[in-house]
Amino acid sequence: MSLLEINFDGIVGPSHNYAGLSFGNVASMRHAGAVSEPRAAALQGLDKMRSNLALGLTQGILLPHPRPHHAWLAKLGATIESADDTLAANAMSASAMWAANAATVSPDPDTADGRCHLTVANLRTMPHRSHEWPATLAQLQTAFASDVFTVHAPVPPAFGDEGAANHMRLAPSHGEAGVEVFVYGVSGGAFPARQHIEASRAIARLHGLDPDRVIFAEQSEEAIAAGAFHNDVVAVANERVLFAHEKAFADKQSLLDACERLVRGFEYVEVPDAEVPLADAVRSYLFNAQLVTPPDGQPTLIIPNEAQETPSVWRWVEAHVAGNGPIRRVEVVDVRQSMANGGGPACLRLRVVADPATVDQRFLVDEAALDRISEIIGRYWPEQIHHSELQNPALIQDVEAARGALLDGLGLGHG
Ligand code: SUG
Repeated sequence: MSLLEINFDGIVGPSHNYAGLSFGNVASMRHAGAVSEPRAAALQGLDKMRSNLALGLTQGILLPHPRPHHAWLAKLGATIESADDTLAANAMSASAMWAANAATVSPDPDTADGRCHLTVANLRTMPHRSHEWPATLAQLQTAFASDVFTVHAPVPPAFGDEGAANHMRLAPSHGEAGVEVFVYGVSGGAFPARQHIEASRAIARLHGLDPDRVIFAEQSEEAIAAGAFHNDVVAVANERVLFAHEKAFADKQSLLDACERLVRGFEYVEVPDAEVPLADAVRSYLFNAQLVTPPDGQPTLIIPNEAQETPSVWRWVEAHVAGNGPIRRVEVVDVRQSMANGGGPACLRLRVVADPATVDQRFLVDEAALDRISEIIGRYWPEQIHHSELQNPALIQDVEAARGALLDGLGLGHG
């Protein structure tokens, strides 16, 4: 059995729009009311997957959720026609594309029962995300139906959980026992702290992690206040490397001491605030990168265009790669449509370390599968959506037909 890291990217749904729903997410707030381009957004996502395949990585997909979410509206005594603007936008959001928030994953080398555990995130802080979990749960139960996986329902909404975006795994290599770092927020100044330590602790227990190999680290209030609504906006880990902004954590030294002690060959790559101020890190999403190890063994950072366009950030990247640092290669990808809602390359993917043969094969893609998906998106995804159109019956019909066509094309029915 060969354990690999598989990146499952959320396909951008046909209702992708800019309604400004995420308070504390500065890109979402800044783009409220802008005209979105769902077709271009989804094709950008597919191109990112193609470049990952070209690096030799194993690629999976997660599917858009049914939108509008009629059942959720019904529980609120509304329909998409009767809902007010805000409620309608909450029911039409394509936010499930950010698969890093789908679940927290503990691969089998880390767990007491030797299974790979996934706990679906409750996403209870933002109304438009709080109703994602039932469709996510259903999808993960299908994709990971084999008995090497255990898929857990979300922890109760008393405690906020935003999934893998606040979770990092460090290990000498993906297939070896790792140390899992759960990052939580206590205060975010004016902005909400979305991840609660009680939820993180519950997940560590549910997954059967060894308490001696789990670290709980608080996000710095300054980072949340600057727009790091998830830890993955200011830090990312891969194998034995932690790449983070100087101001990411409330108590950096304790975290580093624990990593040094627990992770063989641990390396910390810090970006100082004096070189890249927090505001530039948040605007550019330097840390919302995919840090991956392709088969050639060269640790590679997959960053968005915005990082290349931010002078302080690009200076740091060029100097690091020219030096002898652990990141050996940088790939720049265009995910501008997602970025405008605060979702970079890392937000769009959920990492699962597993044997690909144990995953439902309909959720794994190669070039040919991406070509088929691309054809469906080109034919059915709306070209543009203005947020004032979200209750337009013709748009709703198009959005529902588009998802139906994709599911049919993938042999996944109308789930
Ligand atoms: O939860 N944006 C998402 C972005 C999630 C990014 N994920 C990670 N960092 N892993 C969020 O804030 C925008 C919604 C809107 O304005 O329509 C939104 O939900």
